Amino acid sequence: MTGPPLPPAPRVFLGLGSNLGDRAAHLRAARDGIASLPGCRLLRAAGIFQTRPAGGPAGQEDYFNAGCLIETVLAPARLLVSIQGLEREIGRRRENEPVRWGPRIIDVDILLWDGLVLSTPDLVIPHPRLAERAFALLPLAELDPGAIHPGTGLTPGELLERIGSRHEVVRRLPF
Ligand code: A4P
Ligand code: MG
Repeated sequence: MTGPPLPPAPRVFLGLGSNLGDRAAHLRAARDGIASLPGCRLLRAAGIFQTRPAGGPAGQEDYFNAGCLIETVLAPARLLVSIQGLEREIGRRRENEPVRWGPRIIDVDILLWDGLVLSTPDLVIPHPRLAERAFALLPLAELDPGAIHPGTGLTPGELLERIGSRHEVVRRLPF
């Protein structure tokens, strides 16, 4: 039976970060895990950028940051649950992270969800700190240089120029 064509699935940008253990392996495990999440399709992956820790306690390892562009039929709250399950599978234990922005095995954040603006106690889209963070904007710029941040109307490149923080980036590695 054929019906009317389905609307295109939303395009969602995910930010990946790790600064504990084998950072590149954790990012690859997250990318591969995202690719096999039910209801999600991985379109592109970008990065890896080695970056200086933004915030948190002094003396942390540099982060490795990357990004994934997916299509998903999941609702935002459902995708959040899925990515938190994936973080746990890779080995993240929030109960072992006593300090905010301290070292973590893997962090997967929802950065952008098409043009959606959402604010609930558990989920804020766009990610509330995206516009100020080179470590999230760099992979985003590679995934889609024309993506628009709904809060500011600016592209990742324009936001990067605005914050002018390229010194945070140490080097780029192949994903
Ligand atoms: N939450 C709300 N909105 C979102 C969203 N859009 N995506 C809630 C994901 N989660 C969202 O997150 C805390 C809670 O945020 C979640 O339970 C969810 O309900 P978390 O992953 O448990 O902890 P977190 O990531 O430490 O929290 P937070 O405050 O979101 O941290 P950030 O802002 O993600 O910063 N420096 C470098 N160079 N690279 C990094 O990757 N990351 C951080 C973490 C700090 N400094 C960094 C990096
Ligand atoms: Mg997070």
